[in-house]
Amino acid sequence: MNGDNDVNRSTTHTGPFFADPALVAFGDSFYLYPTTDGNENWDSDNFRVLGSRDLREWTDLGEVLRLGRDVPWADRNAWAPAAAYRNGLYYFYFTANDNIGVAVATSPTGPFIDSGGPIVARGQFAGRAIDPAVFVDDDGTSYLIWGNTVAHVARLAEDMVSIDPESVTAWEHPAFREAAHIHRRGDIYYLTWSENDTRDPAYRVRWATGESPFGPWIERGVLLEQSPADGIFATGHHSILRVPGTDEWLIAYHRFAVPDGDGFHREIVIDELVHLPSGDLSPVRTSADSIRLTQPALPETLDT
Ligand code: FUB
Repeated sequence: MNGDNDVNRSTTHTGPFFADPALVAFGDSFYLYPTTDGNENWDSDNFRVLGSRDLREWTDLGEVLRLGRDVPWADRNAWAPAAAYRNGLYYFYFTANDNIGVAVATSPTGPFIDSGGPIVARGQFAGRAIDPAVFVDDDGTSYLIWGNTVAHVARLAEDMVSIDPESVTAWEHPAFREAAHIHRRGDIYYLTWSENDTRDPAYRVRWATGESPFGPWIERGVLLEQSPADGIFATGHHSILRVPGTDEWLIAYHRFAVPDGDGFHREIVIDELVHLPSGDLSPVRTSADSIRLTQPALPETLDT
């Protein structure tokens, strides 16, 4: 997305609509922290969490944070959260008015208490301060990743609510738009991100590999893209999760809701992510068989 409003297609999809999924496993449950979608210009002011035991049946577990009320320093554009666990506490990173905030709770379903101000403020670094992701390395060191047009990686401090300013590392690439994410398998670090605008059917995910969370990154190509033959468009903003205790990996991402969605009416789906013996990622094929979080699994309990 870029903030202007040049696309305004009607929709017949009944929702609920969610986008920008942060899929995580806490204990023996899966949680998904999304953007609440369905509003023109992504004009949501609250975040919800969905929960599942099996990744197929999802329950809306309610609101976890409301801008303006729980976050006094920002009141709009509640976008693209991320979540992490450390030392008995849950940390919720979120976009608000082009700042990145963090809130803390003793449960994955909240209530989350805002830390008091942005962890990354609007204008503090090049590009837009949106789309946080968290990567926890094998040695326990945690990193915050964010950005639009310029990606940034920073080491999170022990308190998880501040970054080491000396560690902030920028990465630019002509095909980088937003939604950077890092995961690691063995010795290979993977950087994945969205290319193009979220309202563009060609919104898609690209990947790169590196030797550390700070790169250097070698661009490897397209990981996930639209399938016009299936009526599926704009497959982007994703997160990647290793199923705990296994070598099975999942990619959660959004696409235009099927049918008739657009860049403000998106749905979240989950597919398998395959690492080949070479370490390469196998292209992800979006389809009607992708696990869908919306229609009809969710009860109609949303108040958006
Ligand atoms: O959902 C609002 C914005 O759209 C996100 O911040 C971007 O990544 C794009 O998905």
